[in-house]
Amino acid sequence: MTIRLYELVGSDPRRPFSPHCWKVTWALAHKGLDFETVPVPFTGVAGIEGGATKTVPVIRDGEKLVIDSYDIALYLDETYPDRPSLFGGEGGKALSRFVERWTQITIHGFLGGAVLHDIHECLAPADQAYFRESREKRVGGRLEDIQAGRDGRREAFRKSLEPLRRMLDGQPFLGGQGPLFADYIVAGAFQWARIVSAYEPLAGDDPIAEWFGRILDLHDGLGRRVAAA
Ligand SMILES: N[C@@H](CCC(=O)N[C@@H](CS)C(=O)NCC(=O)O)C(=O)O
Repeated sequence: MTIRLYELVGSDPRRPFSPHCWKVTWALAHKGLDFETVPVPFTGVAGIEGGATKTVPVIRDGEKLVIDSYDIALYLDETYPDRPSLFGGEGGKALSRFVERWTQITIHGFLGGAVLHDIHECLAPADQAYFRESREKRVGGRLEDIQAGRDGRREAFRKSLEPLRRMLDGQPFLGGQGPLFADYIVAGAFQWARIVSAYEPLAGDDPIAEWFGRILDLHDGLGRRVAAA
């Protein structure tokens, strides 16, 4: 049966941009599972499946509804063990939690501010109003002002990625010779920025940019089906 993925979009339903939804898109492709997507704007999230969630991604697989990107990846590996693994075993399930936390703090921590107003510009008017109100309350400043300091913060961000960069000297993916869910966790963040903004968080010759290019090429160029902003 085809799995349904509810994913976040702005004014253009063909441009899903949520980092967490991209993790799941790549995870579904990695498992070789058929899926269809339902584009949902910010103001539509509360109406998904009769009010089942406050966030996306959400998948429906027959009778089963699963919320949260990490839980979805765990569910897919446990439900479809005969397909390529997303974690490479129990240790990978635990270690990928570190990758998730590190990505959230280090990469989202920078990118969330660096493209904050660019996200707003991708949204339909009703979602813009919701996004501005909810995010300005969260960050304690205007979207424009938070984004404005990005150039001054970028060098420190690039330096903070050195452990990932050095690791890529010795192996092409976080998962080793091939990608695992940990790769999709990190790539989701860069894909988010790539789709909503023309801002370049990485230098073009950065090995991390090359790794991200390899992720975009996977699964018949799945990540490139949405053009860069
Ligand atoms: N931990 C969750 C986080 C999901 C999340 O934060 N999703 C955002 C979109 S990127 C969302 O649905 N936000 C709804 C809102 O802000 O109203 C996951 O990984 O699935």
